[in-house]
Amino acid sequence: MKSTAPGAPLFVSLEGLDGSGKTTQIVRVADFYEKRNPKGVVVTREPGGTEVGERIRNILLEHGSLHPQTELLLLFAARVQHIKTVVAPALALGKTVVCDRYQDATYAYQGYGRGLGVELIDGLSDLLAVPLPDLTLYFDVPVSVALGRRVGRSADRIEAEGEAFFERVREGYQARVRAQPDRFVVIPAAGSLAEVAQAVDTALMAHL
Ligand code: T5A
Repeated sequence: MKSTAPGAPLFVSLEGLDGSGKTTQIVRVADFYEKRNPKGVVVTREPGGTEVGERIRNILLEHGSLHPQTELLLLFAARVQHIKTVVAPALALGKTVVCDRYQDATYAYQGYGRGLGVELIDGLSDLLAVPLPDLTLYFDVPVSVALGRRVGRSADRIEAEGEAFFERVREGYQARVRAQPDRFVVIPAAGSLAEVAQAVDTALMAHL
């Protein structure tokens, strides 16, 4: 499923803390590939992206008690459905897939944030043959900036976690970047909308 040749279909993910601004920029990323891939672009998200996945997303985000391992397995259940019925078929048709959050979020949020560690996630990923994206844009912001952008919005179950949790999540993302530097582009995302948009354009052009 990997495809890095110029003009080939690309599997692109956007990652970052809640409030990092990645969802705001996803339209820009999709537009960039729409102009370059005549076969089209599929914009999708995790958890979600399928009917079953969206139902699992509701369970994950609604308030209530969920054991961290249950949370992890629900994310993988949604991911398998997403890969099998949306991501892989779109890539097979030559489309570009742009995904708002994917596998790195599991390492950051469940592996580091929840403290489950990376071995369990590595093991499940291998067992289920979860493909990696070709390119991941990681929107890096200090936790204080991300939290500041969410002031006044109601928090879902995961967003309701405290600052220490999101510090661990950020640490998890940074560890992923260090481990796989060729796949990631770090977008400094604490600046203005225009500055972040410029950084996204530069990253996408550089990857062509
Ligand atoms: N999750 C997900 C896991 O725990 N494990 C996993 O494996 C996966 C896949 C998803 C939750 O699920 C968790 C992580 C999440 O907590 P969600 O609602 O989809 O829930 O969460 P997010 O994807 O984080 O969506 P958010 O909307 O909260 O965050 P974004 O996408 O980072 O931020 P965005 O673009 O919506 O912007 C937030 C606000 O900031 C403003 C925007 O206008 C908006 O108001 N903004 C800026 N303001 C100033 N300057 C800028 N540069 C700005 N950019 C955006």
